[in-house]
Amino acid sequence: MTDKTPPPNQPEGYEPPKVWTWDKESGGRFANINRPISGSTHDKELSVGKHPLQLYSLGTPNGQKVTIMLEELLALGHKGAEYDAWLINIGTGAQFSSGFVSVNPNSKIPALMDHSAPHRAQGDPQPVFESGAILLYLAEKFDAFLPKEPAERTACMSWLFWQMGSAPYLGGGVGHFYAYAPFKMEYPINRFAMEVKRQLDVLDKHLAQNEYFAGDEYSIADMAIWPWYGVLVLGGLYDAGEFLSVHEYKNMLRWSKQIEARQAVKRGRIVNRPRGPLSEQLLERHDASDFELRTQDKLLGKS
Ligand SMILES: N[C@@H](CCC(=O)N[C@@H](CS)C(=O)NCC(=O)O)C(=O)O
Repeated sequence: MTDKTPPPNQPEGYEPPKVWTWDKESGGRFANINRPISGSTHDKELSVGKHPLQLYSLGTPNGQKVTIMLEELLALGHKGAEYDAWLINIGTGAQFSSGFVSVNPNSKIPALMDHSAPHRAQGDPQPVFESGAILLYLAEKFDAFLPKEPAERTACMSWLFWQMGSAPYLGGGVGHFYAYAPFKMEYPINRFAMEVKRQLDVLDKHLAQNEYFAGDEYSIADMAIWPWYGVLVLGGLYDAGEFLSVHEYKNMLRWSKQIEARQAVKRGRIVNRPRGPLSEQLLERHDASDFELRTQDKLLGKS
């Protein structure tokens, strides 16, 4: 027999019904946009700019991975990496437009359309979704930030896929229950805090022996991990730095600051970002000069 009495920290007891039905909002942030079915909710085409790469995104950690990569490629001199970054406001359901769903049937940012994909029929752009797949697609297309030596390349892939599998415990676990849920619940917060601290320890131990995740070379694995775990230890995610005692992870702190100092990271992290200081919000990016001319402080005349 299970004890049905709710623990004192849980406001009301809950017994799941035999069959789950979608009959009410669950509460919390995002409740009004989440649905148990996929597909578009409205007809709307996506805008297309002048560059070969069209990015439809938002400056969350998953979105930042891709804009950091694109800025890194441009910094290396790859002119073919010029891109238009369009803002997809997931709070108002823009990820459910017919245009967005045709790029990503999973309705999540980031999504990329490559209008210069040489293997596609003329005029038929290549859609790419899932941030890890986009990083790998760009790394292969431009032959950059993916180590050539088999051992380092394999390490790069391992850490890239580690990030894709692990970050939901941070975002959907700690982030959701510590920051976004309608009320605080000890059980999920404890469970996910424990897991994320274990993950931070994994990363910290690896960085005690290695400069970057793939070894000596900065790669797409670093670009995938930094916006989540790097920003977390720098105190910029969910206001959870003190709660998770991030100061304990000294090697992570060293690496996080090193990546943060890169010019391309400083640029990429502010693209499509509707939060933070106005000077660090570049809502749309269509030209390299936008970083100097079109951040929100400039557009609103606040600088
Ligand atoms: N595994 C996906 C996750 C993408 C994801 O969760 N995107 C969130 C923002 S960070 C989103 O678009 N959420 C909108 C929604 O859930 O409706 C990736 O890495 O690309």
